[in-house]
Amino acid sequence: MTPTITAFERSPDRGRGLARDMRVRWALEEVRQPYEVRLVSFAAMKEPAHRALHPFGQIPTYEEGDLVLFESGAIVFHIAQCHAGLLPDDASARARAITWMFAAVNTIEPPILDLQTTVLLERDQSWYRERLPVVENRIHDRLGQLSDRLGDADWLDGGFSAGDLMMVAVLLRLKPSGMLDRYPSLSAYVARGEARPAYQRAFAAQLAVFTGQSPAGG
Ligand code: GTB
Repeated sequence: MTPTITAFERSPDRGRGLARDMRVRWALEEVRQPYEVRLVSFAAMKEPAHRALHPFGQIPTYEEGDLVLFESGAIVFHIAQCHAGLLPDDASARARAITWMFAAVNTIEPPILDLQTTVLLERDQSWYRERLPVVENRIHDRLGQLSDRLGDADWLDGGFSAGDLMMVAVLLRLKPSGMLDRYPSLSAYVARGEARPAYQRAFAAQLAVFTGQSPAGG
């Protein structure tokens, strides 16, 4: 059954692939699973029909027959469990890949979100200039630790996995800030993720929503 996901009708990132439907599209492309997209406006997201799918009135959601999911990490995990290609067969390696998925959303993404909230919503506060470096330093701590662990490897634990997909998707949120530039191995890691054909197809599909054009070949 072809799943349906939801995405912004008009993404505030203007098609830069930073909204969280991108990671779900990417996972579906990695496993070559066709999908439908239902675009929703900010107003529609808060209506009862969408809230029945997503209790917090957000995107992305995932519908597949009777199954309805929200939370991008849970959706990517479901896709990775149902299709070959995103999680290793070996039980221990699989558990480690899942650990990296959690690390991406639980350890790396929170300080990044904190920075984005600070810059977007707290800029006019008297304490903004003092707080900003504190928030940035928390991110640098994590990036340094992650960079140390990655070392010269291509991916976090052996071959590319859903753990890398989630980690790259999270790190991409930092790209506009230039903060990744201090970490050549992480920059190269993110570039490797972006170079994957599945990422490229997913990126083109979400960009096409913004430009109003069909993705090439789609
Ligand atoms: N934890 C949830 C998940 O991982 O799925 C978080 C979902 C979420 O934050 N969804 C956002 C949303 O629906 C879109 S992705 N927001 C609307 C609302 O809450 O009313 C967050 C996002 C939005 C915009 C940009 N951007 O413009 O760069 C980047 C990321």
